[in-house]
Amino acid sequence: MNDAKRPQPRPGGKLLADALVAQGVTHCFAVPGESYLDLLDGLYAVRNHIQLVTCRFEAGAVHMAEAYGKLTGRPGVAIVTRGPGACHASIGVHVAMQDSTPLVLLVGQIPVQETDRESFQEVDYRKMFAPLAKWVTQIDDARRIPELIAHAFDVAVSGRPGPVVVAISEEMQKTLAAVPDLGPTNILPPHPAPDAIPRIMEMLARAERPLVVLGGSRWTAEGRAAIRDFAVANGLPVCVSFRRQGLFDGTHPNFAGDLGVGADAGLVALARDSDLILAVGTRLGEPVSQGYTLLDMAGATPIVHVFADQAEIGRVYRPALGVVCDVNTFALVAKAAPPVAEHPWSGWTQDLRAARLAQAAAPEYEGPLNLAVALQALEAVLPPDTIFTTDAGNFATWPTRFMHVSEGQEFLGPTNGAMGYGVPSAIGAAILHPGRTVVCFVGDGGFLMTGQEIATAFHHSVAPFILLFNNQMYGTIRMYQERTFPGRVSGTALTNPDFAKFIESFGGHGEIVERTDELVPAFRRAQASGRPALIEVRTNPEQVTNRATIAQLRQQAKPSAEAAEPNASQASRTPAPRRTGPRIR
Ligand SMILES: Cc1ncc(C[n+]2csc(CCOP(=O)(O)OP(=O)(O)O)c2C)c(N)n1
Ligand SMILES: [Mg+2]
Repeated sequence: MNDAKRPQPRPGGKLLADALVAQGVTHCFAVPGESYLDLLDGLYAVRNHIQLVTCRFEAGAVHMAEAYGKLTGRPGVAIVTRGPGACHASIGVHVAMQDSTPLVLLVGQIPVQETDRESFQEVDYRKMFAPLAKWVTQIDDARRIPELIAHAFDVAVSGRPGPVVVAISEEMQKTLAAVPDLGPTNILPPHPAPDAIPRIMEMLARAERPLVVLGGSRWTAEGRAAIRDFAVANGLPVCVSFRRQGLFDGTHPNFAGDLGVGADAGLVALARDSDLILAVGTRLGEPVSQGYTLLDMAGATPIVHVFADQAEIGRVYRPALGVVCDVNTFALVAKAAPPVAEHPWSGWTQDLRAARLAQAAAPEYEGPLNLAVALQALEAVLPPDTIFTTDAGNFATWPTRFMHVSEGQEFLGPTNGAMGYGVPSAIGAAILHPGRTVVCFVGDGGFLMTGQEIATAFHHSVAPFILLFNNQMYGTIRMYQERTFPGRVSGTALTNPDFAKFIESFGGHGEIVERTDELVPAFRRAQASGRPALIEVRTNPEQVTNRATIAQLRQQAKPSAEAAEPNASQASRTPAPRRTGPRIR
């Protein structure tokens, strides 16, 4: 190497920032800390390459980075401080793990010479994140920054993608090192074994009731289009696993719905009857398997399991055929294969489609707001490239059941059911795609976990729409409570602020919706405002799910011994909700 090419000494903080640039990182989501001032300064130097997004809460920062990972297939990067910052961030690592999302979390660390004194904010991140992250490392020597950052990115995207935590010790960031930057490794994704597709087609030719289940992460638009073409060419019904709407066009005649938590009983019954499950990219985990009840572990229903990591294949269910393969490559190869000559299952595909259509038809509901009708009216006016994000809670079952995520749209949700995900992920998505409409679904419970993160949207001039479903309770838990302890309302009622005023206090647009026909005009006004907007939808608390009222749950309850004698004052009816704020603004 001649002297001109020899790398010049750079401080660790700058080397870290340059390592991120070398990996193609475009955004970092951070809450600052004195533990990584040098990295912050390094990011200042590369500000033309990387947008530093200043967040209000570390959980928010990591959820934004996770949304970036879901949308791009490349690791989202969050940066937090040691101790308290890392603790706040941990929920996002858990989301990325269960969602198989590539993520790199950088954590400022105490000076290495103080290790094991329990110095200020000291935590051993290898221990703390051991069961939460895919890999945890600590950089104590600035010379190893390019190597360890490059490896962190490779691990995050490899096989089953996931979160990697990198602790960066404080004085290391100040040390000078003369080492070259390292870019992403050029790795061809694993292709299916040569006999995989012929064997799958053979199994398909023998099947009568095949069902495709799509899931997982890092699907490209090309991969999604290819799996759609494969399904269409073979007349296959397709469902998606929990919170993976967006992998298949919800309006498509082959779409059979979502096989997740709270799946339609009609779909579950039909899926139970399938004689060949073609699971592509999804783990066969608790949500898809309906709490490990849908399928027989010994393999009574043959399963073809296509997954990028062999360790996941056969983990719970023994497949008839496991294929270790990248999902997009699989889809392209499957599409290229000659379709089966006949599909005797066309009636079966139609039955599944009919079940999905019946499920999505809006029923009558008591009261002035029919949420099903209102959401379908909203769907009709949303742009074809809308990005939806969702928090966790019963409200989420309304859009899942009654709306259709079509091709070109995206749907981001936490498969680990993390409340507090919806608002930050919407902000992350809006920062990444400022030109697209981003709609967040969130409950009154989840909103007050991370809703303050909306400040970040204002700070970075993006304008997501928040649809807040206010039923004045932790409705999901109330539902479970009523099934087991009818009438004994314990710890699930909430007192709320005026949510519309909340967003107005930031300079945003607030609306309150109480009637079916108010939602679309409220959305249009929000759209016209050009500002971050919150539409508080005041739902009927009695309608605790889209299938049952509290009274119905009480009737069907299988009370525990404790609940045999319900509290008389509470058992008779749902407490009247306390409302705040004007009706419309
Ligand atoms: C971080 C976190 N805390 C607690 C829970 C348990 N939990 C699941 S749903 C739920 C209630 C959600 O309430 P809300 O956001 O108002 O939605 P709703 O169910 O009322 O529609 C709770 C407390 C969780 N999943 N995640
Ligand atoms: Mg609620």
